[in-house]
Amino acid sequence: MKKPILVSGIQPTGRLHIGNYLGALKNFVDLQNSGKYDCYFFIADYHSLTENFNPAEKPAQILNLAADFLAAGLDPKKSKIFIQSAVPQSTELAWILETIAPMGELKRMTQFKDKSDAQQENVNVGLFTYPTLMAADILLYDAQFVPVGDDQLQHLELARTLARKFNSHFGRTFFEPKEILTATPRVMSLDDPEKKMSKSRPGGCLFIDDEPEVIKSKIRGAVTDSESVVKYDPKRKAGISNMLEIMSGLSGKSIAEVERGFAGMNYGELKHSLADYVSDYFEKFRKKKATLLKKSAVIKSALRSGSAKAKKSAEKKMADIKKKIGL
Ligand code: AQP
Repeated sequence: MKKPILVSGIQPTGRLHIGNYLGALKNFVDLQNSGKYDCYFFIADYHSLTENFNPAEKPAQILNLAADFLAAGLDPKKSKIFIQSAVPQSTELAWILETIAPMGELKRMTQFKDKSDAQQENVNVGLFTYPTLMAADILLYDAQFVPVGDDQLQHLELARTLARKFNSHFGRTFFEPKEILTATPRVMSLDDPEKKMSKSRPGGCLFIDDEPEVIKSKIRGAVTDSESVVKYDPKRKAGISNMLEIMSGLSGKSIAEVERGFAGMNYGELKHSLADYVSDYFEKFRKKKATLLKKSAVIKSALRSGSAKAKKSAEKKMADIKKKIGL
């Protein structure tokens, strides 16, 4: 029987942090290994052009993200791992979707507002139409499921709206994709637990390839509160609750179990224990990534073969889409 298709991507905009890992990448690996889905995972290089970037750094950013994918456990034999720009049909479909996308819905996107505020000197049209390209990346592969962090839910809602609208205007063509969230869909910044951990605010990030000493020092400096009781209470104790969530996400234990494990510890002890756990957890990953980066030909070959497979299904789908709209 045909397995349902699952698609997701990550932008090559910098090193991956533990929010990207717990909200997305760890789940990509678990879903791939469940054997229940036909998986497509891509490096969203076209999306990454909407932020300020240096072309000279882009190839290394792409290679680095591909190494993250493989070192974390994505397997080119089980999943199609590819580069967004290697499949031109995704930007072709994005244009078609733009012609049915309501301006009002795009204007409401909170990520557009946040990113426009953060890069006021570069509020480009791509930043505004980003969600239609994301919808194209999903609909093009007939995806029924999209594993993401909760910051992407509004964009996914638009993908469903566009699928519905296209289907009703031109005949049944697309699935309406559903999100798959993890138990940790929104990891907060270490330096400001009221804000989402974001690559664009590196000061608050714990990167998954950070060395043990860096992990210790970052967690030691994480913002907490003026009490000294380890308790899960995201409203009043955002910093401590975020650390409990990170521990829970990595260990697979419930928040209540994690809380019990830290019972009686002061904040210093909690931080010490969490830092050791994070550092051990990513030890194998760090080694594997370093080895992979020395063999870039292996990474490039995985991307080439994944991109060829993704392109083949995209070409077939695009032919159907064009026929539906009379082109
Ligand atoms: N803090 C987070 N907690 C949980 N999930 C998160 N994601 C991002 N931040 C968190 C999820 O990671 C995936 C990849 O994200 P992306 O690189 O494509 O874009 P993003 O959402 O813009 O990631 P960042 O780190 O926040 O980067 P910038 O600073 O560039 O915006 C997505 O599934 C996302 O939900």
